[in-house]
Amino acid sequence: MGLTIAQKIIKAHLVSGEMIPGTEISLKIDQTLTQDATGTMAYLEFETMGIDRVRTERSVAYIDHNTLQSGFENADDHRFIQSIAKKYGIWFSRPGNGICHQVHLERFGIPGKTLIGSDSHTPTGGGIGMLAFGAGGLDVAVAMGGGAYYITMPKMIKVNLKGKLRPFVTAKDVSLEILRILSVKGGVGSIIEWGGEGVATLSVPERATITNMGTELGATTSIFPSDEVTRAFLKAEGREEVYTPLASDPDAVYDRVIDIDLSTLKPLIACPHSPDAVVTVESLKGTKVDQVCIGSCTNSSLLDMLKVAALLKGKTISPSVSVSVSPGSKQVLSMLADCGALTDILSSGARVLECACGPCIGMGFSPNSAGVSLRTFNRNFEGRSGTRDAKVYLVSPETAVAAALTGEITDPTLLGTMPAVTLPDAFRIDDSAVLAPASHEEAKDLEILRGPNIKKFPDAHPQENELSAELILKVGDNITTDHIMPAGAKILPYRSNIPYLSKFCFGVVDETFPERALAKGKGIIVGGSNYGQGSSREHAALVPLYLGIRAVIAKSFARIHVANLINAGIMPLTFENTDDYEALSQGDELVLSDVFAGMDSGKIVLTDKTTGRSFRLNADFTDRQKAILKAGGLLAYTKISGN
Ligand code: MIC
Ligand code: SF4
Repeated sequence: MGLTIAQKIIKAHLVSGEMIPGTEISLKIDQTLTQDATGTMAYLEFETMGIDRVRTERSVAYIDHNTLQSGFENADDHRFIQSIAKKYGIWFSRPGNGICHQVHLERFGIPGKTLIGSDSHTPTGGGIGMLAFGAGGLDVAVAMGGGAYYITMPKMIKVNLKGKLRPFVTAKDVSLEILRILSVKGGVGSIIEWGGEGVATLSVPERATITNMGTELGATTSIFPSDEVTRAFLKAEGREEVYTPLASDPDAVYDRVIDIDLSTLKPLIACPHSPDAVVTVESLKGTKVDQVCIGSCTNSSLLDMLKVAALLKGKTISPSVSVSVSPGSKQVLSMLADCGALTDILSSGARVLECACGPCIGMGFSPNSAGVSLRTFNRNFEGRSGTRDAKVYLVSPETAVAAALTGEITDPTLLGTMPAVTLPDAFRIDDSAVLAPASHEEAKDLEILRGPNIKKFPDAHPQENELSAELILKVGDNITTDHIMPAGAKILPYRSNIPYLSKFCFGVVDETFPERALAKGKGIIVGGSNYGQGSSREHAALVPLYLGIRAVIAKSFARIHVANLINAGIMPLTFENTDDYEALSQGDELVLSDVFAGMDSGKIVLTDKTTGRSFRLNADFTDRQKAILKAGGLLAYTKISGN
């Protein structure tokens, strides 16, 4: 039987397990990346492992999220990461050099290699045929130390593309179309492989937009073939030597095949507050827009920016719209400056922000009260923009420009003729903002620079055989990590200070939660389906751990979050019968009995002492996961087992 592209890369990197969907496998990891909002924690965890040098082929630490520096905290964390990187053999991408995924694609990604990153959009690397996964910081730390990365062997979904996109219809619309088809849960447990004759019509930045947003499907990752288009991109980056062709076998078997005819797609838009609430742009025409943001790891490539500049050239943005443009990297920004396109953007009245995540993670540029914001980003979760009642829509750069010019949601095809935009044969190569690590010898005497913002981890709590605790919080479906542990300018600087962060846990849902949870000392959360979708932030597990949460019972979980819960020693359980969710109420006294035997049999009995009813829960854990949970988390387990 032939293999898919992902199966080929998995086969070449398999450390343990068999390639049987649904079973646990582990993979050798060639490259890692971290960003600063998750990196501080990941490096603190790496330090506890006592390894003197990273054991990957390439590890890169990016500073791109926490760049506001409105106090000492960010600057201290940057210095900490920089000093760690220098000492342990990690390349350091300075603030201003760009968004991790954009820079990694440009300068470090290699087709056929494995990459894990402490950021959920690491699958962007699939745009050049990398098998790239988002992961919690601790999993990245383990991979930096040479340990394998554990995942559930995914199913394979193929999206078969035919035809060619029409002017003003873009890769972003392809991403929104697949979200419309599959929903934010539709990719869970699967790798999405993009194929078909239409692939050849898409450039690497377009492919990367699509693999980037595959994260919003809940997919394990997404990947494109590596072909002549990939070679041309790598050549333009001066890295043609790392090119390898990659294609699936003609008789490769997929669990599902979805056909998309690119030539029939229309400009699409995701409505508040979910990336899968997709309708046509046309259907919302005339909606007044207050703000437009162009950028983020989804749409900040040179191609996107050149198109934006060409559409804005000689025009002025609407007086009622506030517009920001954040180029994805220093390479993109300097090339825009070189060719004059930057002046076209500036002359339109748009504000050019630094090459960083910025508004995407609520680091400034929050919309006005109840404002309508059109963003070329990948997530529009409630409150993420920093303005609680804002209405955030997700669109392509073309649709964003149409709204910026007219002041209302406008189908971009009405803008006239799309100016021709082509990528240059050679990009501007300037790696001066990437600092090399010290040599092994030099590194021995280097000191790690720590600021006062770095606080201790929450204590590990080994699982008990009988867990009695109150149902402290009951939430609905599709709870995101932005609900559990919000980000934004006020909180993000405290990512290495769990006690402080805990004050904001579940703030969007129930501001009383942290206080109630701390007062009880021990608690259980009940959630609906797809609990924990979104970010890779392990803080969404570490903070609840600090607040006493010992188990989360949900209808289903998102992949990275469930791994983070187990790593933190919090037991994730699912309902055997999802209707039982309705029978539980916040405040009920719950008991999980015979937990250890239940972990072995795969079923744990939950008794609701308040109502007297009992339910069966699924406890589907591998032997490794059981041992981690019993020890009270991966760090404790590693210390006990010496693994
Ligand atoms: C995000 O887009 O939500 C983030 C911020 O990049 C996160 C990482 C984080 O929370 O630091 C992600 O996607 O993993
Ligand atoms: Fe940064 Fe936004 Fe991309 Fe997350 S989704 S990495 S915050 S640009």
